[in-house]
Amino acid sequence: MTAVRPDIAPKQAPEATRFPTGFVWGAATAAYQVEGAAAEDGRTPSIWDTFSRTPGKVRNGDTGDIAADHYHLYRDDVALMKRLGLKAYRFSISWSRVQPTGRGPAVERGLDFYRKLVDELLEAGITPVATLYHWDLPQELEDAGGWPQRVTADRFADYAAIMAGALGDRVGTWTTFNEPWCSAFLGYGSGVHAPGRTEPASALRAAHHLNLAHGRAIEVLRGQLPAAVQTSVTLNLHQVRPLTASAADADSARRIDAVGNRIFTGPMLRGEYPEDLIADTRHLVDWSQLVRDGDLAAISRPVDVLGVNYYTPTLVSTPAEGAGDTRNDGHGASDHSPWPGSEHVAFHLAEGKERTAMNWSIDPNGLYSLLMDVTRDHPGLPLMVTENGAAFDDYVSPEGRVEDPERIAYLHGHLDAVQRAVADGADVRGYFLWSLMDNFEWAYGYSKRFGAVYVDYASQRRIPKASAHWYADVIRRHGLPQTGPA
Ligand code: IFM
Repeated sequence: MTAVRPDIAPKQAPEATRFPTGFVWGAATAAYQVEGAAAEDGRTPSIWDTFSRTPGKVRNGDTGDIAADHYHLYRDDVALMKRLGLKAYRFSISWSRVQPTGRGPAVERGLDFYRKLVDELLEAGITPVATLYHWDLPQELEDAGGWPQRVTADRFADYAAIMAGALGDRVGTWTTFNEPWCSAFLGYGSGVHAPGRTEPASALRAAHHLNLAHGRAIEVLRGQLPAAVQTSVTLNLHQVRPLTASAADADSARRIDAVGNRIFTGPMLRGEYPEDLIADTRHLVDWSQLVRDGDLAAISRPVDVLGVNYYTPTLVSTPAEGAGDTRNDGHGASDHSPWPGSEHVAFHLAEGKERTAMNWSIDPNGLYSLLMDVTRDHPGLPLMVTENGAAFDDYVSPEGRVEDPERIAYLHGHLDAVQRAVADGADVRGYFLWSLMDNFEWAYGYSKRFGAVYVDYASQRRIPKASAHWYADVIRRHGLPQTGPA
């Protein structure tokens, strides 16, 4: 058992730095990244099982077969969350664990895992926040065409109904998708994520069907769940900035905002696809065929909360500016662009900023601006920071500690940005640190550690890093310590 360190526990919470009453403090994970037990209790392969077994796709040939073994260790993990004082845990459900072929009846053993996890959380006083889809499509549905096929949205609505039936009496917040941009554009555009296809038109089709699946699932959840249950979707909204004040760079920023952000916020929150997105991509898809009557009404069913994930800003220019990279936007290098119709846009790393182990520049003001931009564009929409955090090259000291002052500084800066946005009018209801523990970082395998809790994969021992103790302290205070980290 790991105690929370008393050396950084304050006696009193200074009022000036407190967050709003009811502000939720959580941490997040995702099924394929932590669960392991890939072939147990009826689970069948998802696209990530297939992709991670494909030579050259994931660093060191890592797979999620065992991951952090959360499937077996969830009780210990919940106990650890409780000791850290977490108020909420955001997890995702593995579709191929509960409905192995993506069709037909559910597998009770698969559902039981989530029932037990949720019961354990509730028993510990931790609010469960369930995400239906965090990138792991059942392989059989990909074999039938995957997200570029409209029928996949129908399958997703059936799956949502199964989950609402199984957990609807005990989960109060449901998220349809995590970062559908990644599913569509990294999965079917650049191919750096599963299923690894590099088809720009398919990526756009996938985006529409993910939107449609979201809307259909919201309808199902609303129909089956009590009115008090909150529904949401989580987007990795790109905080796009032009490199210079030139008109050409402004156009690059507009393009990336369209295919990175507004392709989701447009239909979901306004009931329309942006005109400029359609103009930028009409050589790739016929939007009038793709979007059928009734689709936009379905997609724009209201959500109660918008989940926002933020790590780093996105700095763009035309290629004429020279130093930028059209083949790596920070999501992984590929010969194929994840930006259909805007393949010429170049991506830059901000000068003079510190970087994380992902080589992402550290810029808390980006989070402030993002929250304020969403508040301006969608007034009255409650927000939740559903992911924020950083990978660093953590290691265990001979004394058995993991000191990660860079992560503490990162979290402090970003929580301060949240607090400033709240003070300036953003309705931010909570913050989920990514991630509760080290895990399978997709194409980077286990080489990147995002956790507040260190995982020794050989023994599956958990060691809360200094940042976990720091976060526990923030939660206890319900606010930031007055001085930032040294
Ligand atoms: O690990 C991922 C997570 O699955 C989705 N959002 C970004 C994180 C860090 O890359």
